[in-house]
Amino acid sequence: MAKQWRGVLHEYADRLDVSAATPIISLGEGGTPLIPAPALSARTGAKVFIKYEGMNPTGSFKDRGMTMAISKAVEHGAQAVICASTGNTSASAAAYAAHAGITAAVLVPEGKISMGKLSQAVAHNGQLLQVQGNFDDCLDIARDLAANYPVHLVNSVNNDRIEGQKTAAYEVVEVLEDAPDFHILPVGNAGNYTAYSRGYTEELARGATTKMPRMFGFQASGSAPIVLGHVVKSPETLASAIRIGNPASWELALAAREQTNGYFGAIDDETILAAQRILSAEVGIFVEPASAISVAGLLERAEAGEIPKGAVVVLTVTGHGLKDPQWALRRADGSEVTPTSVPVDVPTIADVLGLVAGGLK
Ligand code: AN7
Repeated sequence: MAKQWRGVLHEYADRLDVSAATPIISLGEGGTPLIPAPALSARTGAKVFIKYEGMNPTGSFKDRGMTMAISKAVEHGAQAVICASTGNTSASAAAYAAHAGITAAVLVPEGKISMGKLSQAVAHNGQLLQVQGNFDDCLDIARDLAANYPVHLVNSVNNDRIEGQKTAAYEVVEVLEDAPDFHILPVGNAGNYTAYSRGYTEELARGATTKMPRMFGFQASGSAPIVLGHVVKSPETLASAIRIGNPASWELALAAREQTNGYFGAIDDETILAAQRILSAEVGIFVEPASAISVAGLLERAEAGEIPKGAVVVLTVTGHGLKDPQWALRRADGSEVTPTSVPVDVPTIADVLGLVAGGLK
């Protein structure tokens, strides 16, 4: 077992608030690949890398924060945890709670989370309730319950979540042997934006890097409170993971933008889907729509002349494409993809594939 990655709490025990008294609840999260993306480098002139967080145990970056939050909850004697979620947090909380042998209650906006995420929360035995409201309503309720009942809140307003998630920045620095020039990621509650900024700040302070990356965060146009500068009462976007109108880490994210000379931008839904297709078809990485906003943001900023040639750019893609696969079966013009049906007959299939007998392979 010597070579197996041991999860972020073991790997970074010296840099996190864990001690011998902390029962480490881990599913082997973290240690995700940083993958060069030559097709995106060719499109932009930058050196582009993808931090592929879909490779985490439940298929999203949330596992980094959840291992920390659940471990600390158990250390403090919690028997039950609660979270509000657009889907990925609920999947992760349910999985880690199951591993720890405690209960997870999860509140999700009714009809607004993907089938993959819903099925994960159910499979891991989460007490899942669909609330007749949006994510922001769910978070208000979760906070209220945690304040007044014996249940431990594991949303990213819990600092343990941010602490766990900052390890992704450590991993990027380990591979690049410095910070990138730019780091681009999706923004919903802005917890991850805050977490990366914290991780990079620590790396600079201990001399592991020579600079801070400029942190660029992107929200969906219909759910862009930080870009607009005000709460969005009825957020809308097909990128359901980031359908959030009142981000929990708003103030921290503004401070991080200030500190890193960062930027927040908005991307419309069709452009998000176009970016998802580019990443799938040209790089070979399948992500959910919310994650594709990193790619859309890169292309938009490069087009605007804001990314110098040769700059090192890391894009975090936060969740796996299998979480919410329906969008891949929809073409740019809105039509549905229906795979061509063929008989059990080699010449016919060769013909449909455009293969010519005896021709070059
Ligand atoms: C794939 O699961 O908020 O800005 O409740 O699932 O740290 O909130 C998910 C957020 C980006 C935004 N990409 O991260 C939830 C939830 C994916 C996500 C985000 C989420 P934050």
